[in-house]
Amino acid sequence: MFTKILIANRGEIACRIIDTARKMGVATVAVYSDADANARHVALADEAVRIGAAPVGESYLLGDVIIQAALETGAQAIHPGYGFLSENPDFADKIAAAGLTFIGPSASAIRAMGLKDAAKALMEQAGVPVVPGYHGANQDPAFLAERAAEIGYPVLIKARAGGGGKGMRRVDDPADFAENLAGAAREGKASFGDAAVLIEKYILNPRHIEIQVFGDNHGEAVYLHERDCSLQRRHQKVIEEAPAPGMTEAVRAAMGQAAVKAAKAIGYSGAGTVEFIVDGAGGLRENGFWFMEMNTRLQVEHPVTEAITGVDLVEWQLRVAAGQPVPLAQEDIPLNGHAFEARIYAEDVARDFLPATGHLHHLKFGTGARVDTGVRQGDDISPFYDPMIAKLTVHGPDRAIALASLGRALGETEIAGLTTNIGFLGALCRHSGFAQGQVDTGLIARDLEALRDMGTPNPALRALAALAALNLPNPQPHAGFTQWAPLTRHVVLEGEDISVTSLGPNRFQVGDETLQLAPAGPAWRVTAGRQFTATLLRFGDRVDVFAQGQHYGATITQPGASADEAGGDTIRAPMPGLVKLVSAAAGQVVKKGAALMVLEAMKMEHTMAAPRDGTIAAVHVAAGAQVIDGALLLEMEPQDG
Ligand code: MV4
Repeated sequence: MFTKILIANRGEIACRIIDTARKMGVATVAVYSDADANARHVALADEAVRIGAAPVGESYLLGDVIIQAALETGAQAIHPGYGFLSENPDFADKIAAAGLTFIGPSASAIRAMGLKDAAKALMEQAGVPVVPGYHGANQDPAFLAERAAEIGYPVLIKARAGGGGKGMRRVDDPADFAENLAGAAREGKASFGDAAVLIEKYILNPRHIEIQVFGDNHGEAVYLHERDCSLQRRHQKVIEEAPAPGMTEAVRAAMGQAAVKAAKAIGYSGAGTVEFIVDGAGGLRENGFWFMEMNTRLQVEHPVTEAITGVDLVEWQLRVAAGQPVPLAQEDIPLNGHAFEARIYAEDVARDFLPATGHLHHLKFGTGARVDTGVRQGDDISPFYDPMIAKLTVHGPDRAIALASLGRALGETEIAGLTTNIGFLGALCRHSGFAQGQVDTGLIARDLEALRDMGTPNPALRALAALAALNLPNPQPHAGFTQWAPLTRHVVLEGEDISVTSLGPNRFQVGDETLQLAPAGPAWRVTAGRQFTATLLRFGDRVDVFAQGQHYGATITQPGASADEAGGDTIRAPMPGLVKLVSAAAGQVVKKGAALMVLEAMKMEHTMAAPRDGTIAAVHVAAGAQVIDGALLLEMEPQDG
């Protein structure tokens, strides 16, 4: 077994790997960019090496610098985590050439799964079901059009170097084939440097069910059951679960055996995931799943598999990389209960899930969940990296109980200082279709408006927000409260005037609410008819109240101004990025929410929408411009009156 490993990653996964290594008595070396010098993973590791500047291309993607750090610190192995260099075969090769161990599969196994067409051909030979279609070398448009006609519409054109939904085009009408083929080839060339495509039968009602596999260096491989990752938005997984709703013993065994065949076909060692696309129409069946792709790394959502099997997959990674056999035989791998994972992101769901970087003034996780996080209260979520705050994983004896405990853990999670998707995640937990196990991939897109409607604020929370805005609750209410005439104060929250009358020590009347507060540690015990506990926070002009699984956040504004209007005349870049598309022009009349511009940042496209109805006064950037965080992009005519 290694005595010291280097983790070539950051954030929650780096912390998670360090946690297991520590339990195994293995020393750890972290690497960090300038933006992460004070990050949690650096603090948790035994030692840490600076590898460069904040942009990933100047730090976490610098394989040679990372290998040098391992050599200099005496690490015997490198764990890549996920993302970054985790599926880069050249990095794996260079690690071996340096006499170190890559904690993952061989470079040849990574290469075998790198291109969809070759991967599919390999799977066909191994007897793994693949989606019917054409994945040959002939890319002549007329030839491909004939193949599409043979396959039968609708078909899917996929860039062979694509993945995760990028470079895919569904075609329903043969008349649209040529144009979409050209588009997919163009996109493949631009995004992956490879214009080649494959054609597949479009599987209607797709579900994404993936099998966790684990191979060793002695030819063995096992499966650790499935995960259902169908709850996605624009190919980003939102909530994952294990086992899959509606899975049967027979189908699980068929999928698991197919995944093991896939792993053995490429001599796979380490943790891997075989993704299948499953026909979600009707029940799961043994001839209703097809190989989609294989991820040759540990995945973000691996904790739900750990929860139902009791296996520590990172421990297995270290043991197998050190030459040990897979620790359990197939028949000895348990499956207990049900687990969910929710990914908490700093993103503004109301603004098309725009990353919402900022400062974590307050961070308190709910009870009953495993928390994987790379941040602490007081940290910043930087625009340079994936804006994930934490993953919450819950486990229960059945799906309903596990889902309820996820809803509770999310509701009790308190984050103030930036916008998060927690409300959206909570709404998903309460979604009736999801609760009944309907996990088709179109669910979020279909019900997005309802899912992001946070409803009217709870009056008691809004009243408490007014108290917080006025800094009224007093942790040491002096007994000698002088009984003057009740004093009324006013505060404006989100443009609405709220009056607050003091009735006695920590006793207030706010509208129809009579509130009595008593200090309860860092929080307050509130009596407003019924009793409950609330957290009241104020940072600058923002107030946040958390109580009974709900959150109410508001901006203290001037009378008549609303958060939208305050700053609603200018639209600024929410993070550094590249202006991809400008669809607004001076003089144009727009409706609230209209797409005005597309910014590309952190590997994602972000649509800048009109904050309100109005007229564009000026457009300050053109497509192709690089902009800094806060750069002025557009101005709207001030609202009349
Ligand atoms: C498909 C498909 C339908 N038919 N392939 C999406 C991401 C990438 N891993 C493959 N994906 C799909 N491939 C065929 N032949 C539909 C999707 C798809 C999808 C699949 C699983 C879960 C969510 C999805 C969302 C959109 C499209």
